[in-house]
Amino acid sequence: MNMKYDIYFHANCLDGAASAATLKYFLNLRGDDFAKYIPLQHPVNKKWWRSFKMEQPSAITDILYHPGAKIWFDHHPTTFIDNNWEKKFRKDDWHILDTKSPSCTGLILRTLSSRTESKIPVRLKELAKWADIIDRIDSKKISVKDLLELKSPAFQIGFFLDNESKVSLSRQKQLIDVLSKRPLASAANLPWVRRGFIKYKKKFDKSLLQMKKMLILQGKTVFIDNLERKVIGVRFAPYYFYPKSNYSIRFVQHGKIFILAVGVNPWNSPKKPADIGWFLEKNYGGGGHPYAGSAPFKTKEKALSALPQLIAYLNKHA
Ligand SMILES: [Mn+2]
Repeated sequence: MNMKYDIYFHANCLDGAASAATLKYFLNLRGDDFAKYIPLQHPVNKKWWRSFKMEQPSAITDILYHPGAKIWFDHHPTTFIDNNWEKKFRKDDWHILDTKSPSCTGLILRTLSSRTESKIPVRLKELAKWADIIDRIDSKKISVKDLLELKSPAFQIGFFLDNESKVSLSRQKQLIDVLSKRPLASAANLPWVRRGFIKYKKKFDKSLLQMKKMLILQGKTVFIDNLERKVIGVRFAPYYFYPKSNYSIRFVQHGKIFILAVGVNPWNSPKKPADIGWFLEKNYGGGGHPYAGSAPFKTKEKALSALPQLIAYLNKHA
């Protein structure tokens, strides 16, 4: 009998869509498919997720563990929001966490292709290759200049999505479907992706001119206050202007929440870098990877008062 899974995926993220697409490909191979598409974005409401009952057969890709899911793949070290869930968790064929995998897409492809006799399409391998490059910015394969020029389809989709606060569910679904059936370039050529990217690139080029004035270097950490959303694309551009810096902090607002988003300079990572996700989780209830994460604050003042401690921690690991 064929199974249909509700798919919970990391929305507005290339790896989120690509990992759902890759899972869909393998489910389709055995005659299964997705039923409902449920996009999730950080920060997920933890109280809700904890008490949430998955009534339908469900799969989760690239986002928080939930014990109700029949299939779950993730690569985020802060994926367990409940200590009991983590303690009871047993890895099996369909519940896999690999924090060393650069992308969830790569994790799914490597895991599931080893279990099938059928030939894996080149486009899926390409998709995983790019997800691996972009999700953890593989500084050996791309330069900060590549990230300013945004020539490859993966960058065009990824950076546009990342900057878009809301993409309609039907478009998210279309993107996943296209990524599971056609090459990356055709996803970049979806009219709404193309339009969105061109608009994004124009704004981004303008932002680069403004950004330099807004960046504040403190020790080895670059800080940018972008609460007013004056500029976009600030995740990596600071390292173009300050190539010798080790970390960056972006101060942004999502709805009513104030967020400090922190990252390590992929082109100039210290020998013993800070554990960013761990620090943000421990001190401010945030989360992420060792090299990138974010923390939510209820007020601007609370975020700003956390800043000196955060900067001191980062500079100590410079
Ligand atoms: Mn990911």
